[in-house]
Amino acid sequence: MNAPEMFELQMSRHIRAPRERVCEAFLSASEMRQWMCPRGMSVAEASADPRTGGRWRVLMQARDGSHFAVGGEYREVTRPERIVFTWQWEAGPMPGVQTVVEVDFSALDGGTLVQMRHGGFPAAAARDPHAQGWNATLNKLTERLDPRGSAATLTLLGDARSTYTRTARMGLAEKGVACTLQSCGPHSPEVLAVSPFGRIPVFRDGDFGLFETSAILRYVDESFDGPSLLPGTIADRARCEQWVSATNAYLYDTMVRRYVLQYIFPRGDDGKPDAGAIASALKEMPAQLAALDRACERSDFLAGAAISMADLFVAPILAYVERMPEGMGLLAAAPHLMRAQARVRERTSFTTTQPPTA
Ligand SMILES: N[C@@H](CCC(=O)N[C@@H](CS)C(=O)NCC(=O)O)C(=O)O
Repeated sequence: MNAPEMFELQMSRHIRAPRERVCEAFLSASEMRQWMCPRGMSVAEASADPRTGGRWRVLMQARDGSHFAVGGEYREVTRPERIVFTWQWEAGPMPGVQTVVEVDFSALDGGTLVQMRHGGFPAAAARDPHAQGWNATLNKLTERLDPRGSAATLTLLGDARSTYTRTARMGLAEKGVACTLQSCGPHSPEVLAVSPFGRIPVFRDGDFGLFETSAILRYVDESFDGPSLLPGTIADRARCEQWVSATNAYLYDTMVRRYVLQYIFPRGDDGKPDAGAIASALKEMPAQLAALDRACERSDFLAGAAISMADLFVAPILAYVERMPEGMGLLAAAPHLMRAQARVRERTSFTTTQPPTA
């Protein structure tokens, strides 16, 4: 009888740290506690006896308090070149299935190339969730060891002048999460590699790519500690979603696409702003600003008592509107909104993401 087919994963990472340090991160319980779980989880307990025949165990904890325990035995420990260990979940969909992880560390370009094989899965369906889990876990390892921190794995591709790019950058700043900004225009090859729609920004966490600013910020919000970008109550969370959705469906179209952009990139006759587009936007803007104004009547924030994604979506748009010829006049009719905007504009997330002036 043939042996049953086994499935394996192969991954590699270049980490800007010496290989002794990278190898140690796999073998020391106190190090494992810092990174050995996917994004959005933490390691509640870790133990390791790193010698052939010694055992290791990690207890991962999700945000909802649920636990996932995994452990195994070291088969080879050759510091700092290679380690081999077995991997077995204590509960879940693969009880009793023992898989094997082999990790090779080689010095490369002043850092360490980590080459990993995780093999012995009985089926592709058992292997594939581990690919996602390891990607997120290795990102955490990279961030721990690379002097750039999370900016080593997180990249926002966009243009500092774009309101949506600024929204994402403000969200990252509010969370205190370092991220590399890669300057890319809409529909550039780098952006199209992540989003079929070509709009900016798009986001990468290692190999994991995302488009749509609200999806990016939700991912960041759940993946990292720091103040939540969503309000605490059901009603306020729904209100926050309402303003994010309204921005995507109407506010950006009216205030940016048909108004601000007409002045900044004039495309009308004789290279002048398209007066028709501006006039049609100006008809809609008072009602939109009045709705935002009412939402701020009793609070400095659009949804709840603290800054949320709602404010992050709206503030970059209003900052542009204000600079347009009719902008100050329109905003003067929305005093509550202007009071609330003044509070947002004091924040570091706003002051450090000012778009370059043309
Ligand atoms: N709903 C998208 C909208 C993104 C968007 O429209 N971005 C603008 C720049 S601020 C863009 O890429 N425009 C180029 C185009 O419309 O082709 C999001 O939330 O990310």
